Amino acid sequence: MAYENIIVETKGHVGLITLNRPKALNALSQALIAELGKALDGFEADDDIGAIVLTGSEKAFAAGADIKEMASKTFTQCYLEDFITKGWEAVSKVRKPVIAAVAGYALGGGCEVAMMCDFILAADTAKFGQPEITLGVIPGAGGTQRLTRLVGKSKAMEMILTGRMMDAQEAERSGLVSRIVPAGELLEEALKVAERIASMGRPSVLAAKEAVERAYESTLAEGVRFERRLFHALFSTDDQKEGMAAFAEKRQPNFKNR
Ligand code: CO8
Repeated sequence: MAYENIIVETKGHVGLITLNRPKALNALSQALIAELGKALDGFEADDDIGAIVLTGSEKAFAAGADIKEMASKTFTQCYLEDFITKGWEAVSKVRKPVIAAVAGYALGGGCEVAMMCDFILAADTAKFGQPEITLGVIPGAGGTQRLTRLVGKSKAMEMILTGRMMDAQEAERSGLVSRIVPAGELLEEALKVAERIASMGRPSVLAAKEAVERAYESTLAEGVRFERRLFHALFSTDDQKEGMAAFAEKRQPNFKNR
């Protein structure tokens, strides 16, 4: 389909989605979010794609939900539409790994979308924040929950109550991002990491993602039990036989993704 608010490309075995509303700093309009959901569904269904990179521009990953679009909404509208939950959830429901490559502003819904991804690679120009309090609201797409889990209560509380931004260094120190990359190398690095993930056996990639996610949703004992079941199950895959045979034969594995 033709997209108006995002650019969707395939790079090798990686699906690349670029948020593309430059005049509004990639503000996440409802149309953009709907397109993002469609693009993610497309990559999810495409067997040639093993990982997805979500990025924005040099200036902004995304400066939040579209304030002008939502300013006049009423409670009844928000509630009946389940604003904007439907579209946003697509990002957190993708089973294939999604890397957020963030340069510039990732604010409000932009920060929340980045946190829905499996990890964030940050350019040295990245700035993260949840400024909703300055608009008379609070984060509405998981920010109060995910930021708190990622950086801890004290820092999350300060950021959400004051709306202040965090730079890339602080974001790395506090565990919000996995690594900082020079801005000019961000996309290349994100694609390289995604291609490496895509080269692994697909069942083990999906299982690894599911197991790490379980750490957020269960007790340690439950999570460890869940991990063990998935670990055992992977011995039923061709990729496990291939991966271990390749190690013993001192060669690169050739995973079949089955
Ligand atoms: N929505 C709509 N338009 C925006 C947004 C936005 N979030 N951010 C920037 N823009 C527009 C500006 O209005 C401006 O447009 P125009 O040229 O027509 O006036 C253009 O983008 C460029 O922006 P600026 O001139 O402001 O650029 P600056 O470099 O001066 O400033 C900032 C950059 C600091 C990022 C500034 O634009 C800013 O503060 N933006 C708003 C950030 C913000 O408050 N984000 C939170 C939004 S609320 C939210 O995300 C809630 C999510 C809840 C989801 C609920 C789901 C259930």
